[in-house]
Amino acid sequence: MKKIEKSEKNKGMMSLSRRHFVQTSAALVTVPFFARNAHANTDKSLPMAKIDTTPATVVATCSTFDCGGKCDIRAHIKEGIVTRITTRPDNELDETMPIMRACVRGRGYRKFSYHADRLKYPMKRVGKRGEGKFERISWDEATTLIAENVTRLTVKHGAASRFLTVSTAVTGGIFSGDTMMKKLFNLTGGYLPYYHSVSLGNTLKVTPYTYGIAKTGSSLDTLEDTPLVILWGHNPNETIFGHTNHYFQKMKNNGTKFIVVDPRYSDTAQSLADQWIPLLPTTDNALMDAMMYVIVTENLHDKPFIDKYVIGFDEEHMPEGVPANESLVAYLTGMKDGVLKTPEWAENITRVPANTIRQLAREYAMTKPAALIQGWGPQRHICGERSARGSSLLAAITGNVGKKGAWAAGYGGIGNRQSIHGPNIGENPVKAKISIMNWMQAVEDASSVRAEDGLLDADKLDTNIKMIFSLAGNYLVNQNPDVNAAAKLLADESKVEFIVVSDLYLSPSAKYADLVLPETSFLERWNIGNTWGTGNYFLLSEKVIEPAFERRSDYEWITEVAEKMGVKEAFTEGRSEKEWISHLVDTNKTRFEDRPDFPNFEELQKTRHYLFKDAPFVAFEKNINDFENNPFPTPSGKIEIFSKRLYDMNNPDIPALSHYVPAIEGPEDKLAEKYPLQMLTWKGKNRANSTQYANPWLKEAQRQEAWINPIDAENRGIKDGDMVRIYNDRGITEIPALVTQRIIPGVVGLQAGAWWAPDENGVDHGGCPNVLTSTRMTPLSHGNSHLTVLVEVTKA
Ligand SMILES: Nc1nc2c(c(=O)[nH]1)N[C@H]1C(S)=C(S)[C@@H](COP(=O)(O)OP(=O)(O)OC[C@H]3O[C@@H](n4cnc5c(=O)[nH]c(N)nc54)[C@H](O)[C@@H]3O)O[C@H]1N2
Ligand SMILES: Nc1nc2c(c(=O)[nH]1)N[C@H]1C(S)=C(S)[C@@H](COP(=O)(O)OP(=O)(O)OC[C@H]3O[C@@H](n4cnc5c(=O)[nH]c(N)nc54)[C@H](O)[C@@H]3O)O[C@H]1N2
Ligand code: SF4
Ligand SMILES: [Mo]
Repeated sequence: MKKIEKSEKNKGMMSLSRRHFVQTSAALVTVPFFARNAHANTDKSLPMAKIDTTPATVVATCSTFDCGGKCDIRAHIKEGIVTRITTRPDNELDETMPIMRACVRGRGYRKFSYHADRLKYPMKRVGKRGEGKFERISWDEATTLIAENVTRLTVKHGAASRFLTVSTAVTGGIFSGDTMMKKLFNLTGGYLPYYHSVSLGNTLKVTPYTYGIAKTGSSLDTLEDTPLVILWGHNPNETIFGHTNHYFQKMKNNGTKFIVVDPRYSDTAQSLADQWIPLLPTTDNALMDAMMYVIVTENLHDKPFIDKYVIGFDEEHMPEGVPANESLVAYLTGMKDGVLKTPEWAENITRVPANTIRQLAREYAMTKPAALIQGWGPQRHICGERSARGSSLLAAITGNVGKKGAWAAGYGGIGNRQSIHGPNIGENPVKAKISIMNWMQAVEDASSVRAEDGLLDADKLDTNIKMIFSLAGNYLVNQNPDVNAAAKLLADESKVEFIVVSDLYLSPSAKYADLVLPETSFLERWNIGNTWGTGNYFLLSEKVIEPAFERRSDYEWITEVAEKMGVKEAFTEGRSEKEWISHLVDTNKTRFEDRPDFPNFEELQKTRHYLFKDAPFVAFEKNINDFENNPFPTPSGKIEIFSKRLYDMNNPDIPALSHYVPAIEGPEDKLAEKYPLQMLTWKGKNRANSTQYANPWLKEAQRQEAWINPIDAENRGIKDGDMVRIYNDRGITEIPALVTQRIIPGVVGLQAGAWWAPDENGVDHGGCPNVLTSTRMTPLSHGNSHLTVLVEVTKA
């Protein structure tokens, strides 16, 4: 059993309590309840409240949201109730695990789980779809309705009429209702699957065109001595991305210089940056092009590196069969279009002063090594595939690939990351796949979804989507890029005939359900929390309290549906939820036979987490150090800054050599005459997407406001706090303005994930950005472009 280190340096009440009470293990720590009353009333003239001195049991656990982090939180439990949530104390030394301190959202978990608005009973729709009128029913009635409707609609329309939509709120765990519903579907004929991650799908698809693989990231311990980091549309202070903050803060203390390129002065810019370079959204490639112009014309590029490893740099390094003047140098020097891609040219497009571009280019090229790390905001644009590839061009021509302390840019997933697997859910008999961006078309008229729209592995679809399950998602309406279009489509009960939503709250999507099911929270069920981003560990997510009212885990009710459909045994394989978790830990252990310290379930209940400890990992190191035996897995064996595969597609929106092309609905679009402001959304600190939107503590932590620059505000007679109307042809939202220099002129910012709250005229009052965003697809990935939007703002 592992003890928590006690530090004499700690003089606070909590540490005092630790010294006074016996600790049983890292998992279960006994803390006196009076420690919570450090500021208790000591004025003798007032009656003293009775102080409860019985100790709380403290359990180390984690949430399973899709938030970027996976923190070690501590649930304090008394008499079956979570009375407090804390986090792993910093003085609890654990050499094996970097800090995973809970953020403000984590501190709010208790309010999220115990809020009076939480769903309590299964409910059936009684009003019109979307009206939000429901009546309580029994679980028996709910599961019968599901079994009957699924069976009826499958007989009539086939298994490909069954669809599960984006439900990311449980993807931080390995065992979810969404996954197990797929298992039930697979056992009974299958379902129509979708591909494309709305989070990172555009960069994931396009990065291999440069490097052959998508995973371009190194482990963060390799950046320790890096003198320069450029965070390009990356905000890990809020988005977390695993252990990013732990390493970046350490690097900052060691003297690493941080530059942040972002239209917004983000919390990361605030806490890390030595320099903030704002630019207009979607113009990143122009900035990149001008940086490359400076680098090449000032001879700052890494010639030997380019010569050996890179294809596409100049006319001498081109693939066979490509005509003249298609190389990078030819593009930068205007050999084809007559335009020199100078900093002055880019200043006009990006609004970044030419001299700032020169300084940035020189600093990046002359600092060795340097790490240009992109977040996923820039790639969630209509031009996101171009900017994702553009960053890898900069890394390649400066020789920042395959070296310790450098970064290959692009997607950034880390090559040696491990993760533990969820259950085997069997084969899906339905082979056709749609992009997530096709779902509305597949509801309306599936036969019209063709390969050019994103259909894979079939010539056409034989049936429309007739039922949708949304288990832990708010994507059905709220997070989908066109809320008004989705709501209109779903309101028509003849199209999708059966909609089931499981949630903790009556979200805007849940209002469009025929059945709303009250799920347990992560505190009320067993799971394993898996990391993403840069984290390389997993945590036990323990059931610490019993569910109240009639809340059930998805697994529990799906089991009942499986029984009513006659496949219970095959579905459960005889396991309860806890037995599944135990089984999954043990089967994963057999995958990692080379790691003798990998815990079995019993051990995990003591250790609570497991870190995949590995030597520092540098992406592409092998390819660079021993190129002859390890060519890049591209057609040419080199880093392809010019991709012949893309060239052959002949699509100007995804050029073979990534460069600036004005974006549709970008600042150069003709539509900007009518809607002159770009609207930007981002992931803010007070919620994970729309999860925890209803948590009042977190509403206090950050208000939903429209960020607008004083110049744009003044031009429109808008003052700080004024109610403003943001609108375009797709929708209208009204929300108070925050007049702030934290956003570049020309751009209005709205944090993603606010709940849609339409009035009778369809005007949103929740500040939900997706009443304005577009379903336009990226050219290669058939992916989402949530961040590319033109709007106008007026005083409401
Ligand atoms: N607190 C919090 N953390 C989260 C989430 C959350 O909702 N809340 N969501 C999680 C999820 S699901 C995901 S997928 C990840 C997403 O992680 P990211 O996609 O990296 O996060 P975003 O906030 O969308 O974008 C990052 C930054 O890019 C900037 N940006 C946007 N457009 C442009 C552009 O055109 N150019 C440049 N240079 N910058 C631009 C934004 O202002 C923002 O500061 O975060 C995860 N972490
Ligand atoms: N404008 C704009 N829109 C975006 C984005 C953007 O950057 N800008 N980002 C996109 C991205 S990257 C993502 S990942 C999606 C996310 O979109 P979604 O996958 O829809 O995620 P959430 O909005 O968090 O919705 C999750 C829902 O699940 C519920 N929930 C939480 N925990 C549980 C649980 O344990 N069980 C059940 N049954 N329900 C639970 C929450 O209450 C919430 O209603 O949004 C996308 N939409
Ligand atoms: S929301 Fe994410 S970052 Fe915050 S405490 Fe939970 S796991 Fe950690
Ligand atoms: Mo995401």
